[in-house]
Amino acid sequence: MENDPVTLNCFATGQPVPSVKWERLGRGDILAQNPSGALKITKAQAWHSGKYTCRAFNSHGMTESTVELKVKGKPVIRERFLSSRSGKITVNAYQDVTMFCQVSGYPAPVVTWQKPDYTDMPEGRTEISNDRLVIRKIRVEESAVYVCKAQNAYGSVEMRYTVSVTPRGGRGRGDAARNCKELKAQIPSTASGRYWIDPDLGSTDNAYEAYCDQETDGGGWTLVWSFGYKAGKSSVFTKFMTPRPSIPTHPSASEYRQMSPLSTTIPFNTSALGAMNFSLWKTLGTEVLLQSNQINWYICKDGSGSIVKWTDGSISCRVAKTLIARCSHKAPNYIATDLNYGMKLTDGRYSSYFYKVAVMESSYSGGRRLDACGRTYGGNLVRANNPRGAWFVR
Ligand SMILES: [Ca+2]
Repeated sequence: MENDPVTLNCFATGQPVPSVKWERLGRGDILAQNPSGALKITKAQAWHSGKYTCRAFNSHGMTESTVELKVKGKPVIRERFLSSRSGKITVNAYQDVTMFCQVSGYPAPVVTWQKPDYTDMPEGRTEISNDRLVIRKIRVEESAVYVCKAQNAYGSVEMRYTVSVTPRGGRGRGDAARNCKELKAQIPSTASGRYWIDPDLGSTDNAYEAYCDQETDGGGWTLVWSFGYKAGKSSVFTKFMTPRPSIPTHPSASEYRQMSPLSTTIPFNTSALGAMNFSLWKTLGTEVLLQSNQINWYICKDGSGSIVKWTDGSISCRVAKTLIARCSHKAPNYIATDLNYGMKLTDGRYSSYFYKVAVMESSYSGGRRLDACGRTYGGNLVRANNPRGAWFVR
């Protein structure tokens, strides 16, 4: 029982008289004993519980025996193994955090980890074992108090860790934010501009710079494509968005049939032309903002189809800014991909579209490449001198 004195005896006889040493199993610390060979604990505490080995040896050899000491009492948390004595832990966003909670006691305490408000631990990134809680790639919004509670029949104790997560501001490679959306969520005062991002987190070796729009519809948008238009060969009504992003095209398509030059150069503002490598778009989010100075702006979410994942099917779009008032209630609701035509954002009806991201010249080249009403009729465009557009992902 706790606070009782305990004596662990070790009777050893022999010629010459053997000397005796006690060792605590699993710790390796050599303990003192009194001359009789017994190990005396004047006031047993829970942390004394464990296995003890007595070794007796002389010039002829050595013999040993092990006893297990169980001190009944409420659990204790072993302070020397805490991650932080004060309980305060400060880490940078996306680092791994380990909180230790080694306990002693008999009967063996049950250890549980929880947050005082009983909200869930970060899903998929939390590892709990008896003596530790690990949160991988912790986020700013996971700054919280995490409590380890150890309980047995004699009572319970707890250790509170207060974890503060410092956000990453995207001001350099080592400070790369995950994307413009998390940057805006974690530092709401962040302005539109050029930032370092690292969508897959972990090592920042593959971090890169990109432009963030932190204003439109609450911000959080990463610029993936900034384009102008160039006239097609066959028709004055045909205009191709240029440069073209690295969306899939027909393997046999010769360069001259591809109407605009390929770009994998990330544009750092909407006045520069360029396109982020298409394979990276899907790592930034699932919503796409389609900006234009010719038709309405749209914000599209994945349905059964997806722009960033290059999947045919339904999408859910709304008008984010109206340039053509009579079509302000109309937005695309379907994506069709094609190795020849690129991608069409349509209202679901064949050959009527809002955007036609055509990448190749073809025998059919009549009609417009974009239309605010999704009806392929003329007159649904702003007659801009310098037709431009920019697509973003969040
Ligand atoms: Ca990375």
